[in-house]
Amino acid sequence: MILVTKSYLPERAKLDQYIDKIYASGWLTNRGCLLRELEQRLAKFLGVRHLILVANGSLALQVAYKALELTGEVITTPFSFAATTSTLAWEGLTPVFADIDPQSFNIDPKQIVKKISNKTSAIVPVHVFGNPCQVLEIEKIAKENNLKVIYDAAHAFDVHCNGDNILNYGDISTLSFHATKLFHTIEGGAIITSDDVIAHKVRNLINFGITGPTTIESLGTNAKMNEFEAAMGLCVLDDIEKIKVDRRSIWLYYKAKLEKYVIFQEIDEQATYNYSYVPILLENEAQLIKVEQRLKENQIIPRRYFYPSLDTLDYVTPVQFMPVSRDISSRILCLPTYSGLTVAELDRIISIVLAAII
Ligand code: T4K
Repeated sequence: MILVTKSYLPERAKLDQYIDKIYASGWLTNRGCLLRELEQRLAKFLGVRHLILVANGSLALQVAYKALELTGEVITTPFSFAATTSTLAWEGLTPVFADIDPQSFNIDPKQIVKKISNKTSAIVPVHVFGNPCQVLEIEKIAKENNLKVIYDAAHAFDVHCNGDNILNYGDISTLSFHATKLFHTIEGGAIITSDDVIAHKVRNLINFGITGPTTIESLGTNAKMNEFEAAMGLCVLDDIEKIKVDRRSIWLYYKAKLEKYVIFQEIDEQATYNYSYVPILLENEAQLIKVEQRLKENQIIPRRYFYPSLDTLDYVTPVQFMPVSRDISSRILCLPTYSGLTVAELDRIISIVLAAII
């Protein structure tokens, strides 16, 4: 069976060496040495000032909202994984959707402006599938309206735009290091900021607000990453260049063979892309269902990322209607991509897709 992705597993002997260290020290979590080593290596690799590792990408978002003391309404995209919306609702914030651009699949800055009210405290855009949002426009809108910006950069590991890492935009950016991601730590995530005060606050928030054996400086939760996860991250980071090359060649292969028949996401020309997903846009939902069914009959399981459009969720009130997101969401399909997927397998996937649509 070929699934939409396959977690990258580093060399077992290397992981074992780290696990031996954990056993020798008996230190399993709570800011251990492997976590500190990974934080330093990632911050350097990505070129960011503060990178704070956390338990997952959802908690990264929730802690970011708390650190920036968001209130009331937050403008966000309806075209994303459920976590972008659910984390806002979970924190008692009201998600207000701004529709997306049909080519980039990212939040449309013109729509953001229309949704600003006197209750808006922030904007939470997503770099969808790793394609950078229009960050300069968004920062301008935020500045003019005194709003915070938290980029949900769950898919945007090692993406650059306008000559800088995309994570350096906004007040905070968050990453997900879930097992399905380009770079992963089994479960995990990170909070990135260039602001020293915010970084200090985040460090307290992820550890119950505790700053010393007898001091609790603020409210906090438990959002810590453990040493086993950090060990996996250290091993995967060693192999990241190979992982990127593999994903890039798979993406280019699909594009060369399919672009005459399906639509590919329009990637920002100023960006270095990470090729972490292969979304294809079909003509309509009926065609998508046909393609999906044919692939499944052949033991190939693509995924409808992202369906349904988040403006259809029952728990989001008041009811909102985002026509562009609903349309894209109804006809987008992510094809399999991961290190180890062979050219023969790619050819098989491509021929099944083509047979279903031509
Ligand atoms: N913001 C955005 C924009 C996000 O996309 C996400 C997560 C978040 C925030 C929240 O971050 P986290 O709290 O998750 O760190 C997967 C991931 O679980 C999720 O992290 C990710 N986005 C989302 C796009 O994809 P599912 O429900 O599709 O996962 P699942 O279990 O169906 O796995 C997909 C495929 O991956 C499987 O068919 C096979 C492969 N797989 C999966 C697992 C769990 C493996 O090879 N190994 C594994 O261990 O959500």
